[in-house]
Amino acid sequence: MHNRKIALGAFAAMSLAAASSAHAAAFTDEAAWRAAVGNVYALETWDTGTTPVFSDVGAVANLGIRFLPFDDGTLPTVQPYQFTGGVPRSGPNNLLNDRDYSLPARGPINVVPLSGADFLFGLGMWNVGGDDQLSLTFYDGGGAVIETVTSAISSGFFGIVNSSGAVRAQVNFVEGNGYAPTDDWQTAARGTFDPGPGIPEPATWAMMIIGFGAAGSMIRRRKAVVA
Ligand SMILES: [Ca+2]
Ligand SMILES: [Ca+2]
Ligand SMILES: [Ca+2]
Repeated sequence: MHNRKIALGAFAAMSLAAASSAHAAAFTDEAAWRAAVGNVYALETWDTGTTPVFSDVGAVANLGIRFLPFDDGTLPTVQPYQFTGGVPRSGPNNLLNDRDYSLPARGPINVVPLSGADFLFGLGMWNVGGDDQLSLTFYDGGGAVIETVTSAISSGFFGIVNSSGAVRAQVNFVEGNGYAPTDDWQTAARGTFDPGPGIPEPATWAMMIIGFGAAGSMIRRRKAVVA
C-alpha cells in the first residue's frame, strides 16, 4: 500500500514536470530566471547615468531592446524612485510606464529586439511599486501570443522565459493604479536559444523524485527495524 502511494506520487510529479518544463515558465526567483536563460543576459539598473533622470527611454543598447511609444507618442521614463511612488531596488532610479501623474496612466510597455536578427527569449524585472501586479506576454512575428504569464505577487522579481523567442514583448500592469515603477530590467535577446546546463530535464526531475522516494522508504524501513 505504502509503495503504491509513493509510485503514484512520483508519477504525478513526473507528469507535472513534463507538462511545465517543455519550453516556458514564469519566474519569481531572479537566480532561477538567470539560470533558465543560461546565465547569458543583460542587466539595466537605470542608475548608471547613461539615461538621464526624467528622460524618455527608446533604444537601450545594453539590453538589446527598444521601447515602443505609447499611443500618445510618449515613452517610459527614468525617474527617481521617490517620484514614482516606488521603493528602491537598486540605486536611486527606476523605470516608470509614464511621464507624469497629472495625465492618465499610459498602460502597457511594449519592447522589441534592437536587431532584426535577434529574438527575445527571456525578460525579467523587479516590480517596485507595491500594488500593480505584472503580466508578461511574448508575441511572434504574426502578432500571435506565444505565451502570457501573470504574477501572483505585487512586489518583487517577475520574469518569463520561452525558447520560441519573441519579436515583441509586452509588460502590462494589472490590479493596481496602472502606474508601475520597475527596476533591474534583464533580457536574453539573441539569435538562438541556448539554455544553460543548470536546468534539469523532465527525465532528470523524475529520477530525482524517484530517488527521494526510495531514500524516504529506506529511512522508514530502517526506523521500522530499530523499533
Ligand atoms: Ca535602479
Ligand atoms: Ca500620466
Ligand atoms: Ca502602481
